[in-house]
Amino acid sequence: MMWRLVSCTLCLFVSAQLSSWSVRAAADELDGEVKIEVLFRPEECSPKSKRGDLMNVHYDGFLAKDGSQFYCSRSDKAGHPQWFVLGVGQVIKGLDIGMEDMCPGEKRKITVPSSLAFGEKGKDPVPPNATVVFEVEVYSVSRGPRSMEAFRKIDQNEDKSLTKDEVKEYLKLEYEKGGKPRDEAFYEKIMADIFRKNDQDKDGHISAKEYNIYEHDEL
Ligand SMILES: [Ca+2]
Ligand SMILES: [Ca+2]
Repeated sequence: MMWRLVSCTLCLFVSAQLSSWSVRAAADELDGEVKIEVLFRPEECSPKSKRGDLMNVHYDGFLAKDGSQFYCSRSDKAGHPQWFVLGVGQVIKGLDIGMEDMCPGEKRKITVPSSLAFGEKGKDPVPPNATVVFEVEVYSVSRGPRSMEAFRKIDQNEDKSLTKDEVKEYLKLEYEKGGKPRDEAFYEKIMADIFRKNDQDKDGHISAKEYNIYEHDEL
């Protein structure tokens, strides 16, 4: 049971190396593109998933060539839905692509060529150059920590730009909310790190564009 859980986590949370073109792909192997079939879509379909969103999803993986299952059965009682951020390589590339625009309750069958899954090496028990099929069901979609909702919360004077004071104020509140207030030195260190990574033009402000790395179009 434990091993199965570990192997499930491993196979999904390793982003596949993009393999070179495989000339020996079998006839039932898919070339190049992700194929999406919507199995069920709720009438009220929102919010729709976008790059950077936090997703909670249940999925089963099968080999295209014989339909054998290699990943987390739904019937497995230990198979809890997985949390991950969409579009940033926490799951195989084919799922990052195939799970865009999904809402809670939606189910899809996503067929992924090996180049966007486990590549020419495969990943035990997935053999080399294997097209894989995932049946996914979305439980929840929420805007990730880098959403524009969060940006607006931090941007107290609403000038669409974040100063160090605004970010620090926000962090303090978050840490206090979590019951873990920290000292000044701690915040200074985090702030230096945040601005080094995000303030690309080094003007001392994080603009909406600098913040919005997942390209949500909500502004
Ligand atoms: Ca501001
Ligand atoms: Ca800047």
